Amino acid sequence: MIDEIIDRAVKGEQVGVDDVYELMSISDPKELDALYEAARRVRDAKFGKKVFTYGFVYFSTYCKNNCAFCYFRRSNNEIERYRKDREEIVQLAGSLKDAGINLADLTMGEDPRMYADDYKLLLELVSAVHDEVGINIMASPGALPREMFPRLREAGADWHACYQETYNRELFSKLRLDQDFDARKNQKIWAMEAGLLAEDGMMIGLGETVRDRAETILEMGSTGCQQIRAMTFVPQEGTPMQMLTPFDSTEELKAIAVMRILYPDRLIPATLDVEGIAGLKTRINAGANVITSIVPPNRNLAGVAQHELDIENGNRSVEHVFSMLDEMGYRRATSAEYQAFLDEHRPRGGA
Ligand code: SAM
Ligand code: MD0
Ligand code: SF4
Repeated sequence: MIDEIIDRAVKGEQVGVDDVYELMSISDPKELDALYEAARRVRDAKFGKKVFTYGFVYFSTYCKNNCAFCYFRRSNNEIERYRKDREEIVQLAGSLKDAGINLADLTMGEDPRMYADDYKLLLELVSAVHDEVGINIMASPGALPREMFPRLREAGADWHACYQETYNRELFSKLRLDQDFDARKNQKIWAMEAGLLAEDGMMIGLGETVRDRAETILEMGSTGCQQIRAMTFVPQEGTPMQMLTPFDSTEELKAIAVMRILYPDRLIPATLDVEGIAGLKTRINAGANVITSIVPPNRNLAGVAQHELDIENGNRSVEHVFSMLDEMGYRRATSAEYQAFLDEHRPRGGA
């Protein structure tokens, strides 16, 4: 039964929500291995042994939102926040580029200072990194008004990342408090209309059902986002969800594998932000082809789900990640290879 669904999916034949539900329900170790093995085959056929690498620059941890799961939510007033200036951001992006990282993910909370004067500061920072560094850029600034997307593209961003977390509306309203489901859903469409590539993502372990997971995977895939991800929820001190029992990574790994088999040519991250470097191998083995949340030490930078884990000890550093990849028999993609992917997949919206 499972073999038959995997076969059909690999051949690109029709796979419905019931089939995805079956795959996401697998618990037998042999069947899990078969799922990961099929995902690796699909990935390697499309991408060979190359893996893309993204550096993470969380440049402002101020946020006007109050997402129930997030350490950086507005009401968490116990925490130390920071906002990096233009010079430091340019320098950080430059060191990522020099180290051979393919992209800088410029991420922030919905910081009112960045949003002021029609998003002046945000656009300036993106332009500065684009003009002065010339590394590929993902902007993760939260939800924007539609008219901002062409401007973000003009400033030099390649990507806009904005994760729906779940396509269950009711659950969404309990997680992203006072935020508009449809406006967030439209972010991906507006980004692609403006010629940006778009990333969508789901969170796992927040009270969703297996069926919700299956539906969310299909929703994320059907919008056509060029990058899709799953991240296991990590409970955060000082938030309403701090007492939730954390999941291990199995559901995330299954989601990575299922997304890979259903959507062979998409970018699918192995994030270091959930289990640190210890979680890299399993995610690559499940079919991921991008390593995200590489964070240089000694820069006083935070992660999101794991704001400290493996950062200052250098385990999330460029050098360490590259040597782990080698050990696994994979290799990091060159910037020319990354550029070729972008050129091939960039929506023909604007520029
Ligand atoms: N503030 C912007 C936004 O919310 O779109 C961009 C950055 S936000 C911190 C990036 C993503 O991190 C969220 O969309 C969510 O998927 C993930 N995230 C936040 N807190 C998390 C947690 N405690 N565990 C796992 N993932 C988390
Ligand atoms: C990551 N910590 O890649 C980052 C973050 C935002 N675009 C990405 C969640 O895991
Ligand atoms: Fe703010 Fe993003 Fe955290 Fe929500 S997930 S509280 S928008 S930083």
